[in-house]
Amino acid sequence: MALDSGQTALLRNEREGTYWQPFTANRMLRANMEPRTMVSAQGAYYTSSEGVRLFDTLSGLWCTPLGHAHPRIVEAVRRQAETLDFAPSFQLTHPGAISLAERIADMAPEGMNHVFFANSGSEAVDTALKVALGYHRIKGAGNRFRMIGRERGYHGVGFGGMSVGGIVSNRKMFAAGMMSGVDHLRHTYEPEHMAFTRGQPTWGKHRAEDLVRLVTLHDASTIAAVIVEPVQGSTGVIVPPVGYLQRLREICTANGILLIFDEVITGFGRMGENFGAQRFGVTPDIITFAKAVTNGIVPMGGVIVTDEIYNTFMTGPENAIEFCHGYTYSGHPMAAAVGHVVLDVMREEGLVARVRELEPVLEEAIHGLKDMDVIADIRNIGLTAAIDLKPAADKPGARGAALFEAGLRGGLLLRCTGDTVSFGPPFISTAQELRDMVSTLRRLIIEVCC
Ligand code: PXG
Ligand code: PLP
Repeated sequence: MALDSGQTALLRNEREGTYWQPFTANRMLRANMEPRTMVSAQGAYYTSSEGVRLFDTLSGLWCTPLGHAHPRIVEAVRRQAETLDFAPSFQLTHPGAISLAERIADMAPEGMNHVFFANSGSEAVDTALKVALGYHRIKGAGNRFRMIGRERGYHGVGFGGMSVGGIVSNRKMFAAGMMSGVDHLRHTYEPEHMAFTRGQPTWGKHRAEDLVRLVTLHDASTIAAVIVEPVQGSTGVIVPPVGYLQRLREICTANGILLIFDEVITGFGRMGENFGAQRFGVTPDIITFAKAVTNGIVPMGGVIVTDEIYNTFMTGPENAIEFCHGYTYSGHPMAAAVGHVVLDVMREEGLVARVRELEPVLEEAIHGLKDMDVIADIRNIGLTAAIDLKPAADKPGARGAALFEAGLRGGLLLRCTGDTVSFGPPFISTAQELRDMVSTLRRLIIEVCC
């Protein structure tokens, strides 16, 4: 029987790796396409090519809180494609982007009223770093060029985000391309002081004093911005200690340093508030967002800045471009249309409040695994959680990998990084689904790790 072009492509890919996949062990994946091929998704579930229905424990890659194939999103995509499928955003505009910016500004902390669109978290971060440099330069402080990131931070894969990021494996291959003048705070995760904490640890506020040390070392007059995730997502839900973010804010304010919250994961409801800034009661100068703003359906990211930053840029000749930055697809009409529906659904269905209701359910369920000897730590905040498996002797990561495989056959699409398993279930999950997720997890851990 003749192969169709899809089958031919699959065979060629298996042999040659035509499709070079991101953050993937490509050769291993090509040798094991089953059961790792997803063929459809509905609500909180994927279906794999083996026909297994998988609960979406991380909302895609933290990006689909409303679930998949939401009828109103499907309809919005169709309608927008028919009406205005693309419009340049350089020196032109369209209604959807303007009104979406307004809605996002209304959701943001007070005084943060200006939105610049990008298409991903990585682009949002690079945009934020450029805003910070431009802001200081316009203010006559062009010598403020340093950026301070944090160990274990993930800020995407652009040169800027990589440089301020703190994940060694994402940095070492590209060390020659690092931005100059970047330094890092220590991370706040010390399991001997906080293992099995529910919500925010009480230990660790003093780690913010690292910033005082860096200000003393480099002098405040050379530092442009500090960038942190309110909760470190990628490296396994590292929850900020009580008072830590407040203290960073104080030190930044005292030293004229901009504070950037990278809310690519924490933004748009996952913390039970619109943004992590509101959950933790700390207002930064810049917020980056992406992922959930469009439920991951059409890529979108962006930054929200304070009136002070925006007004600083809006000076000089009226006909001049104030910020020479932007992407072909900034404020894309398709993304803007989806963003509107996502915010409509979140409001009408009270999904941010629902996160607050589900938070204790997830907390109770996941901490119920504490009795398992193989588990070294369990953490949670908002609708996120993580567990650390004790690494198998001489084989770090093996337990996580085995659990991931078991999940694919046992009904859970898991996000395992090394021996850490992170959870960010859809906001539309029921309490029962969260409890079932954890009981399935217990069964799978017993099966492959004990
Ligand atoms: N900042 C933060 C805080 C992120 O979490 C990015 C920037 C980059 O976004 P883009 O859209 O360029 O990927 C992220 C992305 C995981 C996982 O499994 C996390 C991310 C992406 C993929 C997987 O934790 N975070
Ligand atoms: N490279 C080339 C040759 C381009 O012409 C452009 C945009 O016009 C880009 C890169 C940047 O692409 P984007 O605006 O999609 O980020």
